[in-house]
Amino acid sequence: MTTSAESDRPTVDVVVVGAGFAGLYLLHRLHTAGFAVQGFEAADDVGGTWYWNRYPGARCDIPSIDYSYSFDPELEAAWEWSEKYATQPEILRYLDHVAERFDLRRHIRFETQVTGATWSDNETRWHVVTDAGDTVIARHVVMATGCLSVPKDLDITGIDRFGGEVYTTGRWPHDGVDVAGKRVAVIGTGSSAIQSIPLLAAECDQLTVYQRTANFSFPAGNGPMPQHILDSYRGREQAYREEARWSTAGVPGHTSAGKARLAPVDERQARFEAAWQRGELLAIGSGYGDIRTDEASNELLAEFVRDKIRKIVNDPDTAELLCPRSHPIGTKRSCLDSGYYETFNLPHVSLVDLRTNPIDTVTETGIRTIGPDGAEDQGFDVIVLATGFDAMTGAIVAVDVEGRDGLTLKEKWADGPTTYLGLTTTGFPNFFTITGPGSPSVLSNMMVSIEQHVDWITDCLTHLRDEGLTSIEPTPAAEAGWVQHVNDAANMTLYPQADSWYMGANVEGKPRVFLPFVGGVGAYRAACDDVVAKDYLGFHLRGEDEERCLDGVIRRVQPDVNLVLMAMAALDLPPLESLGAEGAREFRALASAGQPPGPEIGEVLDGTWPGPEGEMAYRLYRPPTDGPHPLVVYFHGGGWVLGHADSEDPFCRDLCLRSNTLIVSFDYRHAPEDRFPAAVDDAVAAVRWAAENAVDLGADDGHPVVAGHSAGGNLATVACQLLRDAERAGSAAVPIAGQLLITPVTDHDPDSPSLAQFATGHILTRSLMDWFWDQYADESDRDDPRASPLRGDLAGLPPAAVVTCELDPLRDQGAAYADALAAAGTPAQHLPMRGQVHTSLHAVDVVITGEGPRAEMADVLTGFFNTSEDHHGTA
Ligand code: NA7
Repeated sequence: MTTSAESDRPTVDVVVVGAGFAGLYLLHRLHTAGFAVQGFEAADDVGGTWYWNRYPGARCDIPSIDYSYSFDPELEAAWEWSEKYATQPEILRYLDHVAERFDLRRHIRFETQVTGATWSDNETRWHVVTDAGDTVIARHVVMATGCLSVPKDLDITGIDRFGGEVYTTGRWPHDGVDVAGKRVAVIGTGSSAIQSIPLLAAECDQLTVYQRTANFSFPAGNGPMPQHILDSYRGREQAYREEARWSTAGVPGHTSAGKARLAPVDERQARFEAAWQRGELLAIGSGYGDIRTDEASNELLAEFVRDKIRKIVNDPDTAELLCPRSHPIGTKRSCLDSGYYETFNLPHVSLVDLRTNPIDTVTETGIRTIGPDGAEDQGFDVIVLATGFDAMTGAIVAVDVEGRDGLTLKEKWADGPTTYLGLTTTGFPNFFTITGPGSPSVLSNMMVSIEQHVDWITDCLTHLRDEGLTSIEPTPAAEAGWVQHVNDAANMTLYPQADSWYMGANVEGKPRVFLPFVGGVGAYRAACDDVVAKDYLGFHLRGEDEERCLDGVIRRVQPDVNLVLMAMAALDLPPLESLGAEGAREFRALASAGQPPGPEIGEVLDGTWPGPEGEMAYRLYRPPTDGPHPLVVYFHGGGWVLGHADSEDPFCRDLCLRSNTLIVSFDYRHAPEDRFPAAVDDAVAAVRWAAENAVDLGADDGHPVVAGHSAGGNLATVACQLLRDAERAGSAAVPIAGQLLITPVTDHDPDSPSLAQFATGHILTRSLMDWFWDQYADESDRDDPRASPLRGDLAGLPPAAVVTCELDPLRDQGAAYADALAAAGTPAQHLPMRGQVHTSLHAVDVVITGEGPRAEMADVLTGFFNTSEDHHGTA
């Protein structure tokens, strides 16, 4: 530490607030990188949350091999955990060992709380003040303050009057608490309560648990480190750690796929049972990918756990009370326990349900509840408050942080925290949070997330120093984009349904915002890395005489679409166009066979129709409701080369069910065997045949909507143009109620920003599009409106809805088509779908964020038919 010339006050490069897992590693990395650092810690020693949480039974609930540092192989080799889930004292010994090994205590001022930090734009520095009354000047401030470190304010009436002993689990006395022979009340049934209750019960005379919300808990199966973990770790430690870094939750080996509700009952039961026996938080989903996103699947697992509770707890009434019903399983922090439910079979342990018997007040001698039969008093010697924390933001805003222009962090976050990557926040230059809101944080193995953040920040500060830059601050656009991504991720899941501390719902007056990023540590790490690779995209970087800023949003893509893209990239498949037409078709057929089947509907029927050059196939989708139904003529996508009713079968089922329409998906001839205009001829003939045979197919009248995807969208709208032309030329009219064009091809010469931006990496590539065109049509034919309908006469066509996807090379030509239709007087709506790629709306039961757009498309269909009925009525 030096002193600043201006103020004579100590000046450092970085102030680090907190000396838990995050603070210690940060001090180590920054010091090693040559930065002058000053750590502050309110406690008298290292440990953070593990310093304070000394309640009986406190342990980690991620296996200790995973819940430990990975940055130094020698440290890993030097430390052996004694059991699967280490106790708090063992974890604290580990942190002591780390502090000693890397000589970290010298950087930390203990028993000193940081109370405020004020940014000075002139000095490009923070003025950090402590409760000891001194000020340190720092270029950067990093909040390594932990996510569950500030116990929430006591909100229990009368607790101050109580004459006995009151303890908070998060501030447990260092000398322990002797409950032998005493009457003990525990308020709360979160993880802290669930861990401590069996041990308190073993010691005390009488234990009463006051439960507001029953929680899901699995047996921890604690003991020696399980063989399967040792097997996958030993001898390949670094590979194991790398897997963790790119996993979903920061622990290797927990892949999940498939839908629990669609699995055979026996298989599902066996997998749930295996998950129950395994005793690992991340195994709870039992390998199914939809436990946190699908209510029906979630309920199956929830009921499995309730059954377990009923089997363990002897008294049926108590068992029922312990069965959680207020939230989907996993949407509040699930727990691991050692004998929690069994404890309620002990004669001196009882449960009070606060939902039916709320606490009226704590009295001098105990707790008074009000039940259906009036007030009831119970006397106690000890009250244990296991009531939780002001999670994720509490410790950050507890410090009076004042950023640029006098804005305080408390003010800025009054409606919920907004951050860029959970690391930084606009208006607060050179201010970082470790595992802050907007990062995977508490939804992950904290160790993996902590190390990643520390590494990112250290690398960032090193970059600034190397480049002669003095400040970094996210732009409003980058932050807003990230907040959107975080919200998109949360909204895909069932998490927002629960009144959890993830939502800030446990603290009165705290805004209800989903705090962590649920998209997974691997996807998150990739986003952070991409920001750096793109020259710190979304950050203002400033130096004495320069300013750099590449503004932008790092993830416009929907989180689930992003996961699909990442998985596809990892497969490293050859480009489709390199396989030739037959190979590409085979590949497409294989992919179709592997897709989830889509919903059950009334009937799926394969039939044939007389195409212009011979018999052709169609597949009909009938809703489960009484007919007749409105008719939709549908053409699949596939660049006029690939595809079949099978390839879009789940989508057609989904649309049929949502819109209550009869969908007939028509095959058409494919290129290169049958080049342009064979597919067009087939499409026109199909619409005509469908309209003429509507009643036989079970449809209400002959006024179909014509719909299609991609090349199928091209054929759908070309058919509309040609049928209009035929009618103008005197042929019998085919009254078409509307056209639904989903990411259609509308022009062969698509130079546009979307093509340039999404030419690769978003499934449909520029090179694949070029290949499709080459298979389909001669250069000389491509200007023909039957190939490029954007070049046609767009007046007098059926009303249209054009769906475009934001990250689709075809986006701009779809939008241009909607505009051109409207300009020509054809009613046209443009439905832009945010964060989607060319094919993602069709990924039924894979891309959850496609559900909203598919519901919109169903509404559009219904709208077409309603409008067309109005027309009939007034005709
Ligand atoms: P949690 O998980 O927030 O649990 C707190 C518990 O206390 C929970 O059951 C709350 O019920 C209950 N609570 C909170 N306030 C009250 C009042 N006023 N009256 C009655 N009951 C109340 O905290 P933990 O310390 O157990 O665990 C925190 C994390 O630490 C844990 O997830 C691990 O990651 C480690 P509610 O559910 O709000 O109805």
